[in-house]
Amino acid sequence: IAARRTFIAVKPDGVQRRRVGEIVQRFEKKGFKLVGFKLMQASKELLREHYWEHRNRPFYNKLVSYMSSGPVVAMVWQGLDVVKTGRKMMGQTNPTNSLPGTFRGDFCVIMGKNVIHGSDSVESAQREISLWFKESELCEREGCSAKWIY
Ligand code: 3AN
Repeated sequence: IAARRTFIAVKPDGVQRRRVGEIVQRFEKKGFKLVGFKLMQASKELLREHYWEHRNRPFYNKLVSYMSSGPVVAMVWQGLDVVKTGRKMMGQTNPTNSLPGTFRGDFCVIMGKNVIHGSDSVESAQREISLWFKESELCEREGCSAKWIY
């Protein structure tokens, strides 16, 4: 089941642009299941860890500052091939190269403010999910939200 989960975050500019609802809606419409969701102000410590692989890149500090400049919506989505499909739904890192119909293709123009984060592999998804969420914050059981349906 871990291989069928991805970490998605609406970045501060995505929250400011009021795109949370539409992003959630597109993942739901596609057929994925929301298993974790929280609005939070991420600490620089968390973000440095999150973007650890970019620590030597020139944009690293700016990226961490931008990601801590306002609240983000951290989410875990579940479903078949959700990591790969989530990446397709996002578009490319540079919005200029992102096709219409993708979040970055439709909602933004600047690489440094590109609306959404999504794990790039099953391994990073596992790492990012455990970094951002406690196990108890994820809705695990199949049908756990449907106890009232007979
Ligand atoms: P993606 O988010 O598409 O997986 P990564 O992991 O290469 O892209 O980069 C992480 C984030 O760092 C991007 N979402 C973007 O905000 C920022 N970023 C990447 N490359 C650059 C760059 N050359 N200049 C400024 N920001 C960048």
